[in-house]
Amino acid sequence: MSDIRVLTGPEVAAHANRESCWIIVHDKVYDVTDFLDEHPGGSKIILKYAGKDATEAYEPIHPPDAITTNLPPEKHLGVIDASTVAKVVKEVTEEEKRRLALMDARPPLDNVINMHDFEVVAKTVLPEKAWAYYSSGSDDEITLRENRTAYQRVWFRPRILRDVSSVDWSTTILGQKSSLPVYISATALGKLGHPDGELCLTRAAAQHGVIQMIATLASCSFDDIVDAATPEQPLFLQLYVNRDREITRKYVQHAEARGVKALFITVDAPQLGRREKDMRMKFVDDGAGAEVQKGQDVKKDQGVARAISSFIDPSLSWKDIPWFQSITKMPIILKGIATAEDAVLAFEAGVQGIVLSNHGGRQLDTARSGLEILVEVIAALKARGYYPSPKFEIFVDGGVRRASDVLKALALGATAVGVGRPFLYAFCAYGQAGVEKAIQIFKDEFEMNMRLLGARTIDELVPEMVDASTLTSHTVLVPSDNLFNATYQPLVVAKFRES
Ligand code: PPY
Repeated sequence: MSDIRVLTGPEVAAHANRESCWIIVHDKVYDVTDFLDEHPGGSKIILKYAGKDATEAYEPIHPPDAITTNLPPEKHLGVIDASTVAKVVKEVTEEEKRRLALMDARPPLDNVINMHDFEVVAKTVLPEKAWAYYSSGSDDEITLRENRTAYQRVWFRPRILRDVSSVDWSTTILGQKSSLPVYISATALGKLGHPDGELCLTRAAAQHGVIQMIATLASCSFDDIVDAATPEQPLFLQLYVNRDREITRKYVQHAEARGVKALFITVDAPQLGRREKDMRMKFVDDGAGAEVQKGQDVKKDQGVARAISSFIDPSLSWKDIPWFQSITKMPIILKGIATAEDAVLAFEAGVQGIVLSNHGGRQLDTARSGLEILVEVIAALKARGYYPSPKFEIFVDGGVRRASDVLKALALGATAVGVGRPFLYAFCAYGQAGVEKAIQIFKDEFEMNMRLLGARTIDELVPEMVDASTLTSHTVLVPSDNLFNATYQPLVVAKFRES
Protein backbone atom coordinates (compact mmCIF):
# COMPACT_ATOMS: atom_id res chain seq x y z
CA MET A 1 0.00 0.00 0.00
CA SER A 2 1.41 3.41 -0.91
CA ASP A 3 1.73 5.94 1.89
CA ILE A 4 -0.81 8.68 1.53
CA ARG A 5 0.48 11.92 2.97
CA VAL A 6 -1.87 13.52 5.49
CA LEU A 7 -1.58 17.29 5.65
CA THR A 8 -2.88 19.72 8.21
CA GLY A 9 -4.76 22.98 7.79
CA PRO A 10 -1.84 25.17 8.97
CA GLU A 11 0.55 23.39 6.58
CA VAL A 12 -1.73 24.18 3.65
CA ALA A 13 -2.35 27.71 4.89
CA ALA A 14 1.41 28.39 4.70
CA HIS A 15 1.16 28.14 0.89
CA ALA A 16 -1.15 31.00 0.16
CA ASN A 17 0.51 33.09 -2.49
CA ARG A 18 1.59 33.18 -6.11
CA GLU A 19 5.02 31.71 -5.30
CA SER A 20 3.50 28.68 -3.61
CA CYS A 21 -0.19 28.06 -3.91
CA TRP A 22 -1.90 25.02 -2.40
CA ILE A 23 -5.62 24.45 -2.31
CA ILE A 24 -7.99 21.86 -0.84
CA VAL A 25 -10.69 20.35 -3.05
CA HIS A 26 -12.90 17.49 -1.88
CA ASP A 27 -10.56 16.76 1.08
CA LYS A 28 -7.45 16.48 -1.10
CA VAL A 29 -4.57 18.92 -1.26
CA TYR A 30 -3.16 20.15 -4.58
CA ASP A 31 -0.18 22.30 -5.47
CA VAL A 32 -1.54 24.55 -8.21
CA THR A 33 1.34 27.05 -8.32
CA ASP A 34 2.45 26.12 -11.84
CA PHE A 35 -1.12 25.91 -13.03
CA LEU A 36 -2.13 29.43 -11.95
CA ASP A 37 -1.50 31.08 -15.31
CA GLU A 38 -2.99 28.21 -17.25
CA HIS A 39 -6.29 28.25 -15.39
CA PRO A 40 -8.92 29.08 -18.01
CA GLY A 41 -10.79 31.21 -15.46
CA GLY A 42 -7.66 33.23 -14.63
CA SER A 43 -5.31 32.92 -11.65
CA LYS A 44 -7.10 35.49 -9.51
CA ILE A 45 -9.97 33.25 -8.63
CA ILE A 46 -7.61 30.45 -7.50
CA LEU A 47 -5.52 32.85 -5.47
CA LYS A 48 -8.65 33.87 -3.63
CA TYR A 49 -8.65 30.34 -2.18
CA ALA A 50 -4.87 29.93 -1.83
CA GLY A 51 -4.08 27.96 1.33
CA LYS A 52 -7.79 27.23 1.86
CA ASP A 53 -10.61 24.87 1.02
CA ALA A 54 -11.86 25.78 -2.46
CA THR A 55 -14.43 22.98 -2.82
CA GLU A 56 -17.52 25.13 -2.60
CA ALA A 57 -16.36 27.49 -5.34
CA TYR A 58 -14.89 24.71 -7.47
CA GLU A 59 -17.80 22.31 -7.46
CA PRO A 60 -20.56 23.97 -9.50
CA ILE A 61 -18.36 24.98 -12.38
CA HIS A 62 -15.98 22.03 -12.80
CA PRO A 63 -16.62 18.37 -13.48
CA PRO A 64 -15.27 16.50 -10.41
CA ASP A 65 -12.33 15.08 -12.36
CA ALA A 66 -11.17 18.40 -13.87
CA ILE A 67 -8.43 18.91 -11.31
CA THR A 68 -7.11 15.35 -11.47
CA THR A 69 -6.96 15.42 -15.27
CA ASN A 70 -5.21 18.77 -15.45
CA LEU A 71 -2.63 18.44 -12.69
CA PRO A 72 0.29 15.99 -12.93
CA PRO A 73 0.28 13.32 -10.17
CA GLU A 74 3.23 14.87 -8.32
CA LYS A 75 1.07 17.94 -7.63
CA HIS A 76 -1.48 15.81 -5.79
CA LEU A 77 0.06 16.30 -2.37
CA GLY A 78 -2.15 14.17 -0.16
CA VAL A 79 -5.30 14.27 1.91
CA ILE A 80 -6.29 16.85 4.46
CA ASP A 81 -6.88 16.07 8.12
CA ALA A 82 -10.26 17.77 8.24
CA SER A 83 -10.12 18.28 12.01
CA THR A 84 -7.19 20.67 11.57
CA VAL A 85 -8.82 23.00 9.07
CA ALA A 86 -10.21 26.11 10.64
CA LYS A 87 -13.90 26.18 9.89
CA VAL A 88 -14.75 29.30 7.97
CA VAL A 89 -18.03 30.57 9.30
CA LYS A 90 -19.60 31.78 6.11
CA GLU A 91 -21.33 35.02 6.48
CA VAL A 92 -24.83 34.78 5.10
CA THR A 93 -25.33 37.94 3.10
CA GLU A 94 -28.57 39.87 3.10
CA GLU A 95 -28.97 38.89 -0.53
CA GLU A 96 -28.63 35.21 0.37
CA LYS A 97 -31.08 35.54 3.26
CA ARG A 98 -33.61 37.12 0.93
CA ARG A 99 -33.06 34.35 -1.59
CA LEU A 100 -33.56 31.60 0.98
CA ALA A 101 -36.76 33.24 2.21
CA LEU A 102 -38.04 33.35 -1.36
CA MET A 103 -37.13 29.69 -1.76
CA ASP A 104 -39.37 28.92 1.22
CA ALA A 105 -42.15 30.98 -0.28
CA ARG A 106 -42.08 29.28 -3.68
CA PRO A 107 -45.49 28.49 -5.16
CA PRO A 108 -46.36 24.87 -4.36
CA LEU A 109 -45.50 22.63 -7.29
CA ASP A 110 -49.21 21.88 -7.75
CA ASN A 111 -49.73 25.52 -8.66
CA VAL A 112 -47.19 25.37 -11.48
CA ILE A 113 -49.09 24.86 -14.70
CA ASN A 114 -46.74 25.78 -17.52
CA MET A 115 -43.04 26.14 -18.39
CA HIS A 116 -43.12 29.89 -17.84
CA ASP A 117 -43.99 29.29 -14.18
CA PHE A 118 -40.73 27.38 -13.70
CA GLU A 119 -38.82 30.23 -15.27
CA VAL A 120 -40.37 32.84 -12.98
CA VAL A 121 -39.60 30.78 -9.89
CA ALA A 122 -36.04 30.03 -11.06
CA LYS A 123 -35.39 33.68 -11.79
CA THR A 124 -36.53 34.58 -8.30
CA VAL A 125 -34.75 31.89 -6.29
CA LEU A 126 -31.49 31.43 -8.19
CA PRO A 127 -28.28 33.16 -7.13
CA GLU A 128 -27.80 36.15 -9.42
CA LYS A 129 -24.75 34.67 -11.05
CA ALA A 130 -26.51 31.43 -11.96
CA TRP A 131 -29.52 33.22 -13.41
CA ALA A 132 -27.22 35.49 -15.42
CA TYR A 133 -25.33 32.54 -16.87
CA TYR A 134 -28.39 30.42 -17.67
CA SER A 135 -30.70 33.10 -19.02
CA SER A 136 -28.21 35.16 -20.99
CA GLY A 137 -28.34 35.30 -24.76
CA SER A 138 -25.62 36.84 -26.89
CA ASP A 139 -25.27 40.52 -27.80
CA ASP A 140 -28.68 42.18 -28.05
CA GLU A 141 -30.55 38.91 -27.45
CA ILE A 142 -32.54 39.34 -30.64
CA THR A 143 -32.19 35.66 -31.52
CA LEU A 144 -33.10 34.66 -27.96
CA ARG A 145 -36.43 36.45 -28.37
CA GLU A 146 -36.91 35.37 -31.98
CA ASN A 147 -36.80 31.75 -30.82
CA ARG A 148 -40.15 32.43 -29.13
CA THR A 149 -41.73 34.66 -31.73
CA ALA A 150 -40.96 32.28 -34.61
CA TYR A 151 -43.37 29.76 -33.09
CA GLN A 152 -46.02 32.43 -32.90
CA ARG A 153 -45.76 33.15 -36.62
CA VAL A 154 -46.89 29.62 -37.39
CA TRP A 155 -50.63 28.98 -37.18
CA PHE A 156 -52.52 25.72 -36.98
CA ARG A 157 -54.89 24.31 -39.61
CA PRO A 158 -56.71 21.78 -37.43
CA ARG A 159 -58.71 18.85 -38.81
CA ILE A 160 -61.99 17.77 -37.27
CA LEU A 161 -64.25 14.73 -36.79
CA ARG A 162 -61.41 12.23 -36.67
CA ASP A 163 -62.29 10.20 -33.58
CA VAL A 164 -59.55 11.41 -31.31
CA SER A 165 -60.67 9.39 -28.29
CA SER A 166 -57.20 8.00 -28.07
CA VAL A 167 -54.08 9.96 -28.94
CA ASP A 168 -50.45 8.81 -28.70
CA TRP A 169 -47.51 11.20 -28.69
CA SER A 170 -44.80 8.63 -28.03
CA THR A 171 -42.11 8.21 -30.68
CA THR A 172 -38.69 6.83 -31.56
CA ILE A 173 -35.64 9.07 -31.60
CA LEU A 174 -32.50 7.68 -33.29
CA GLY A 175 -33.80 4.18 -32.69
CA GLN A 176 -34.60 4.83 -29.01
CA LYS A 177 -38.11 4.79 -27.59
CA SER A 178 -39.25 8.05 -26.08
CA SER A 179 -42.53 8.81 -24.32
CA LEU A 180 -42.39 12.34 -25.79
CA PRO A 181 -41.25 13.78 -29.13
CA VAL A 182 -38.98 15.90 -26.93
CA TYR A 183 -35.51 15.19 -25.54
CA ILE A 184 -33.76 17.01 -22.71
CA SER A 185 -31.15 19.10 -24.45
CA ALA A 186 -27.69 19.70 -22.98
CA THR A 187 -27.29 22.60 -20.58
CA ALA A 188 -24.08 23.15 -18.63
CA LEU A 189 -23.15 23.87 -15.01
CA GLY A 190 -26.27 22.48 -13.37
CA LYS A 191 -24.85 22.75 -9.86
CA LEU A 192 -24.87 26.53 -10.09
CA GLY A 193 -28.62 26.15 -9.67
CA HIS A 194 -29.19 22.97 -7.62
CA PRO A 195 -26.88 20.86 -5.43
CA ASP A 196 -27.76 17.65 -7.34
CA GLY A 197 -27.20 19.36 -10.70
CA GLU A 198 -27.95 17.29 -13.80
CA LEU A 199 -28.80 14.19 -11.76
CA CYS A 200 -32.25 15.74 -11.27
CA LEU A 201 -32.71 15.40 -15.04
CA THR A 202 -31.41 11.84 -15.20
CA ARG A 203 -33.68 10.60 -12.40
CA ALA A 204 -36.78 12.33 -13.76
CA ALA A 205 -36.05 11.11 -17.30
CA ALA A 206 -35.84 7.54 -15.96
CA GLN A 207 -39.25 7.85 -14.33
CA HIS A 208 -40.94 9.09 -17.50
CA GLY A 209 -39.16 7.42 -20.42
CA VAL A 210 -37.58 10.62 -21.69
CA ILE A 211 -34.09 10.85 -23.21
CA GLN A 212 -31.47 13.13 -21.66
CA MET A 213 -28.55 14.56 -23.62
CA ILE A 214 -25.56 14.77 -21.26
CA ALA A 215 -23.56 17.99 -21.61
CA THR A 216 -19.76 17.91 -21.91
CA LEU A 217 -19.76 20.76 -19.42
CA ALA A 218 -22.23 19.29 -16.95
CA SER A 219 -21.34 19.96 -13.30
CA CYS A 220 -21.83 16.27 -12.51
CA SER A 221 -19.27 13.96 -14.02
CA PHE A 222 -20.26 11.87 -17.02
CA ASP A 223 -19.92 8.66 -14.99
CA ASP A 224 -22.02 9.97 -12.10
CA ILE A 225 -24.80 10.73 -14.57
CA VAL A 226 -24.60 7.34 -16.25
CA ASP A 227 -24.47 5.64 -12.83
CA ALA A 228 -27.67 7.46 -11.82
CA ALA A 229 -29.51 6.16 -14.90
CA THR A 230 -31.40 2.88 -14.93
CA PRO A 231 -29.73 0.06 -16.93
CA GLU A 232 -32.05 0.42 -19.95
CA GLN A 233 -32.35 4.20 -19.88
CA PRO A 234 -31.17 5.69 -23.19
CA LEU A 235 -28.79 8.64 -22.92
CA PHE A 236 -27.28 10.87 -25.60
CA LEU A 237 -24.04 12.83 -25.29
CA GLN A 238 -23.32 16.40 -26.38
CA LEU A 239 -19.69 16.91 -27.35
CA TYR A 240 -17.46 19.94 -27.31
CA VAL A 241 -14.44 18.93 -29.35
CA ASN A 242 -11.18 19.42 -27.48
CA ARG A 243 -8.10 20.94 -29.09
CA ASP A 244 -6.41 17.75 -27.90
CA ARG A 245 -8.13 15.11 -30.01
CA GLU A 246 -6.80 12.31 -27.84
CA ILE A 247 -8.91 13.64 -24.94
CA THR A 248 -11.94 13.72 -27.25
CA ARG A 249 -11.27 10.21 -28.58
CA LYS A 250 -11.07 8.77 -25.06
CA TYR A 251 -14.18 10.64 -23.94
CA VAL A 252 -16.26 9.49 -26.92
CA GLN A 253 -15.11 5.89 -26.70
CA HIS A 254 -15.71 5.82 -22.97
CA ALA A 255 -19.25 7.12 -23.57
CA GLU A 256 -19.88 4.46 -26.18
CA ALA A 257 -18.55 1.74 -23.87
CA ARG A 258 -20.91 2.96 -21.15
CA GLY A 259 -23.86 2.60 -23.51
CA VAL A 260 -24.55 6.14 -24.72
CA LYS A 261 -26.82 5.90 -27.75
CA ALA A 262 -25.91 8.95 -29.86
CA LEU A 263 -23.24 11.60 -30.15
CA PHE A 264 -24.32 15.21 -30.72
CA ILE A 265 -21.29 17.23 -31.82
CA THR A 266 -21.72 20.95 -31.19
CA VAL A 267 -20.72 22.80 -34.35
CA ASP A 268 -21.94 26.33 -33.67
CA ALA A 269 -19.50 27.38 -30.96
CA PRO A 270 -15.92 27.69 -32.32
CA GLN A 271 -15.85 30.70 -30.02
CA LEU A 272 -18.32 31.41 -27.28
CA GLY A 273 -20.88 34.17 -27.82
CA ARG A 274 -20.71 37.31 -25.69
CA ARG A 275 -23.44 36.77 -23.14
CA GLU A 276 -23.53 40.14 -21.56
CA LYS A 277 -25.62 39.35 -18.48
CA ASP A 278 -23.07 36.70 -17.59
CA MET A 279 -20.14 39.00 -18.40
CA ARG A 280 -21.48 41.79 -16.21
CA MET A 281 -21.82 39.46 -13.25
CA LYS A 282 -18.12 38.80 -13.34
CA PHE A 283 -17.36 42.51 -13.07
CA VAL A 284 -19.44 42.76 -9.95
CA ASP A 285 -18.02 40.06 -7.72
CA ASP A 286 -14.40 39.65 -8.67
CA GLY A 287 -12.91 42.18 -6.26
CA ALA A 288 -11.18 39.96 -3.71
CA GLY A 289 -7.50 39.10 -3.68
CA ALA A 290 -6.58 41.99 -5.92
CA GLU A 291 -3.21 42.79 -4.32
CA VAL A 292 -1.49 39.50 -5.13
CA GLN A 293 -2.66 39.88 -8.68
CA LYS A 294 -1.40 43.33 -9.58
CA GLY A 295 -0.31 43.42 -13.19
CA GLN A 296 -1.66 39.95 -13.96
CA ASP A 297 -3.75 39.37 -17.00
CA VAL A 298 -6.98 38.14 -15.45
CA LYS A 299 -9.96 37.26 -17.55
CA LYS A 300 -12.28 39.17 -15.30
CA ASP A 301 -14.58 40.40 -18.02
CA GLN A 302 -15.33 36.98 -19.39
CA GLY A 303 -18.19 35.69 -17.30
CA VAL A 304 -18.53 32.09 -16.21
CA ALA A 305 -18.90 30.61 -19.67
CA ARG A 306 -16.14 32.35 -21.59
CA ALA A 307 -13.71 31.72 -18.78
CA ILE A 308 -14.00 27.96 -19.12
CA SER A 309 -14.41 27.62 -22.86
CA SER A 310 -10.82 27.87 -24.04
CA PHE A 311 -10.42 24.11 -24.55
CA ILE A 312 -12.94 24.12 -27.43
CA ASP A 313 -11.25 23.68 -30.81
CA PRO A 314 -12.07 26.46 -33.30
CA SER A 315 -10.31 24.57 -36.10
CA LEU A 316 -13.01 21.89 -36.24
CA SER A 317 -14.10 21.37 -39.86
CA TRP A 318 -15.94 19.06 -42.25
CA LYS A 319 -12.60 17.27 -42.73
CA ASP A 320 -12.86 15.96 -39.15
CA ILE A 321 -16.14 14.10 -39.69
CA PRO A 322 -14.53 10.89 -41.08
CA TRP A 323 -12.31 10.81 -37.99
CA PHE A 324 -15.35 10.85 -35.69
CA GLN A 325 -16.90 8.13 -37.83
CA SER A 326 -13.73 6.08 -37.43
CA ILE A 327 -13.65 6.30 -33.63
CA THR A 328 -17.28 5.49 -32.85
CA LYS A 329 -20.22 3.46 -34.06
CA MET A 330 -22.69 5.70 -32.26
CA PRO A 331 -24.95 7.70 -34.57
CA ILE A 332 -23.40 11.14 -35.11
CA ILE A 333 -25.58 14.24 -35.13
CA LEU A 334 -24.31 17.73 -35.88
CA LYS A 335 -25.83 20.18 -33.40
CA GLY A 336 -26.05 23.77 -34.57
CA ILE A 337 -26.83 23.63 -38.30
CA ALA A 338 -28.26 26.96 -39.46
CA THR A 339 -28.69 26.72 -43.25
CA ALA A 340 -29.96 24.38 -45.96
CA GLU A 341 -26.46 24.37 -47.49
CA ASP A 342 -24.92 22.87 -44.36
CA ALA A 343 -27.81 20.45 -43.90
CA VAL A 344 -27.08 19.07 -47.38
CA LEU A 345 -23.36 18.81 -46.59
CA ALA A 346 -24.19 16.98 -43.36
CA PHE A 347 -26.34 14.45 -45.20
CA GLU A 348 -23.61 13.95 -47.78
CA ALA A 349 -21.01 13.52 -45.02
CA GLY A 350 -22.97 10.47 -43.90
CA VAL A 351 -23.94 11.62 -40.40
CA GLN A 352 -27.20 10.37 -38.95
CA GLY A 353 -28.83 13.66 -38.16
CA ILE A 354 -28.71 17.39 -37.53
CA VAL A 355 -30.03 19.78 -34.91
CA LEU A 356 -31.26 23.05 -36.39
CA SER A 357 -30.30 25.39 -33.62
CA ASN A 358 -28.85 28.73 -32.65
CA HIS A 359 -27.65 27.43 -29.26
CA GLY A 360 -30.53 28.94 -27.34
CA GLY A 361 -29.77 32.40 -28.71
CA ARG A 362 -26.36 32.30 -27.03
CA GLN A 363 -24.05 32.33 -30.07
CA LEU A 364 -24.48 34.40 -33.26
CA ASP A 365 -27.05 37.07 -32.53
CA THR A 366 -29.65 37.64 -35.28
CA ALA A 367 -29.12 34.10 -36.51
CA ARG A 368 -32.52 32.63 -37.42
CA SER A 369 -34.66 30.33 -35.34
CA GLY A 370 -34.40 26.56 -35.73
CA LEU A 371 -38.04 26.48 -36.82
CA GLU A 372 -37.42 28.87 -39.69
CA ILE A 373 -34.32 26.96 -40.77
CA LEU A 374 -36.36 23.75 -40.76
CA VAL A 375 -38.57 24.89 -43.62
CA GLU A 376 -35.66 25.64 -45.95
CA VAL A 377 -33.77 22.52 -44.89
CA ILE A 378 -36.68 20.18 -45.64
CA ALA A 379 -37.19 21.81 -49.06
CA ALA A 380 -33.49 21.48 -49.95
CA LEU A 381 -33.25 17.86 -48.79
CA LYS A 382 -36.46 16.94 -50.61
CA ALA A 383 -35.21 18.52 -53.83
CA ARG A 384 -32.19 16.19 -53.72
CA GLY A 385 -34.15 13.07 -52.73
CA TYR A 386 -32.56 13.11 -49.25
CA TYR A 387 -35.86 13.54 -47.39
CA PRO A 388 -37.58 11.62 -46.02
CA SER A 389 -34.82 9.18 -45.13
CA PRO A 390 -34.81 6.58 -42.36
CA LYS A 391 -31.07 7.19 -42.01
CA PHE A 392 -31.19 10.93 -41.37
CA GLU A 393 -33.18 12.62 -38.59
CA ILE A 394 -33.79 16.31 -38.20
CA PHE A 395 -34.16 17.99 -34.83
CA VAL A 396 -34.91 21.55 -33.81
CA ASP A 397 -34.24 23.36 -30.55
CA GLY A 398 -34.58 26.82 -29.04
CA GLY A 399 -37.59 28.61 -27.59
CA VAL A 400 -39.86 25.61 -27.08
CA ARG A 401 -42.18 26.20 -24.13
CA ARG A 402 -45.36 24.41 -25.19
CA ALA A 403 -46.39 21.10 -26.74
CA SER A 404 -48.04 23.22 -29.46
CA ASP A 405 -44.55 24.49 -30.39
CA VAL A 406 -43.33 20.91 -30.69
CA LEU A 407 -46.31 19.93 -32.85
CA LYS A 408 -45.52 22.76 -35.26
CA ALA A 409 -41.92 21.60 -35.65
CA LEU A 410 -43.02 18.00 -36.15
CA ALA A 411 -45.64 18.96 -38.72
CA LEU A 412 -42.93 20.80 -40.62
CA GLY A 413 -40.67 17.73 -40.70
CA ALA A 414 -38.70 17.43 -37.47
CA THR A 415 -38.38 14.04 -35.73
CA ALA A 416 -38.25 15.55 -32.27
CA VAL A 417 -37.43 18.77 -30.49
CA GLY A 418 -34.76 19.62 -27.90
CA VAL A 419 -35.79 21.43 -24.73
CA GLY A 420 -33.01 22.85 -22.57
CA ARG A 421 -33.74 25.81 -20.32
CA PRO A 422 -37.29 24.84 -19.24
CA PHE A 423 -36.06 21.54 -17.73
CA LEU A 424 -33.05 23.33 -16.24
CA TYR A 425 -35.30 25.94 -14.60
CA ALA A 426 -37.63 23.18 -13.42
CA PHE A 427 -34.86 21.54 -11.40
CA CYS A 428 -33.36 24.80 -10.20
CA ALA A 429 -36.76 25.65 -8.77
CA TYR A 430 -37.98 22.25 -7.53
CA GLY A 431 -35.29 19.60 -8.08
CA GLN A 432 -36.21 16.26 -9.66
CA ALA A 433 -39.90 16.76 -8.82
CA GLY A 434 -39.88 19.92 -10.92
CA VAL A 435 -38.55 18.09 -13.96
CA GLU A 436 -41.15 15.36 -13.53
CA LYS A 437 -43.84 18.01 -13.35
CA ALA A 438 -42.49 19.69 -16.50
CA ILE A 439 -42.68 16.36 -18.35
CA GLN A 440 -46.22 15.84 -17.08
CA ILE A 441 -47.24 19.30 -18.28
CA PHE A 442 -45.88 18.50 -21.74
CA LYS A 443 -47.88 15.25 -21.73
CA ASP A 444 -51.10 17.05 -20.76
CA GLU A 445 -50.53 19.67 -23.43
CA PHE A 446 -49.79 17.01 -26.06
CA GLU A 447 -53.00 15.20 -25.29
CA MET A 448 -55.14 18.30 -25.60
CA ASN A 449 -53.36 19.80 -28.61
CA MET A 450 -53.29 16.57 -30.60
CA ARG A 451 -57.02 16.09 -30.06
CA LEU A 452 -57.77 19.65 -31.10
CA LEU A 453 -55.47 19.38 -34.11
CA GLY A 454 -56.95 16.07 -35.24
CA ALA A 455 -53.69 14.11 -35.10
CA ARG A 456 -53.91 10.77 -33.28
CA THR A 457 -50.27 9.82 -33.66
CA ILE A 458 -47.04 11.61 -34.43
CA ASP A 459 -47.20 10.20 -37.98
CA GLU A 460 -50.43 12.06 -38.59
CA LEU A 461 -48.73 15.41 -38.10
CA VAL A 462 -48.34 16.72 -41.64
CA PRO A 463 -47.26 20.06 -43.14
CA GLU A 464 -50.88 20.79 -44.14
CA MET A 465 -51.71 21.15 -40.44
CA VAL A 466 -49.76 24.40 -40.19
CA ASP A 467 -49.63 27.70 -42.01
CA ALA A 468 -45.99 28.78 -41.95
CA SER A 469 -46.35 31.33 -44.73
CA THR A 470 -45.20 34.25 -42.59
CA LEU A 471 -42.42 32.37 -40.82
CA THR A 472 -39.70 34.00 -42.90
CA SER A 473 -41.20 37.49 -42.60
CA HIS A 474 -39.25 39.06 -39.82
CA THR A 475 -41.26 42.25 -39.84
CA VAL A 476 -44.80 41.01 -39.24
CA LEU A 477 -46.50 41.83 -35.98
CA VAL A 478 -47.13 38.88 -33.76
CA PRO A 479 -49.30 38.96 -30.66
CA SER A 480 -47.24 39.65 -27.60
CA ASP A 481 -46.27 36.57 -25.55
CA ASN A 482 -47.25 37.88 -22.12
CA LEU A 483 -45.84 35.07 -20.02
CA PHE A 484 -42.51 35.08 -21.81
CA ASN A 485 -42.30 38.87 -21.67
CA ALA A 486 -42.92 38.79 -17.94
CA THR A 487 -39.80 36.70 -17.39
CA TYR A 488 -37.65 38.24 -20.09
CA GLN A 489 -35.06 40.40 -18.39
CA PRO A 490 -34.08 43.51 -20.37
CA LEU A 491 -30.35 44.00 -20.86
CA VAL A 492 -28.67 46.64 -18.75
CA VAL A 493 -25.82 49.04 -19.51
CA ALA A 494 -22.47 49.40 -17.71
CA LYS A 495 -22.79 50.37 -14.06
CA PHE A 496 -21.07 53.32 -12.38
CA ARG A 497 -18.99 52.46 -9.35
CA GLU A 498 -20.71 53.12 -6.07
CA SER A 499 -19.26 56.24 -4.45
C1 PPY B 1 -23.29 27.41 -23.15
O1 PPY B 1 -23.13 28.06 -22.10
O2 PPY B 1 -23.98 27.82 -24.06
C2 PPY B 1 -22.66 26.14 -23.32
O3 PPY B 1 -22.85 25.55 -24.33
C3 PPY B 1 -21.85 25.56 -22.27
C4 PPY B 1 -20.56 26.17 -22.03
C5 PPY B 1 -20.27 26.49 -20.74
C6 PPY B 1 -19.07 27.04 -20.45
C7 PPY B 1 -18.15 27.23 -21.45
C8 PPY B 1 -18.45 26.89 -22.74
C9 PPY B 1 -19.67 26.35 -23.04
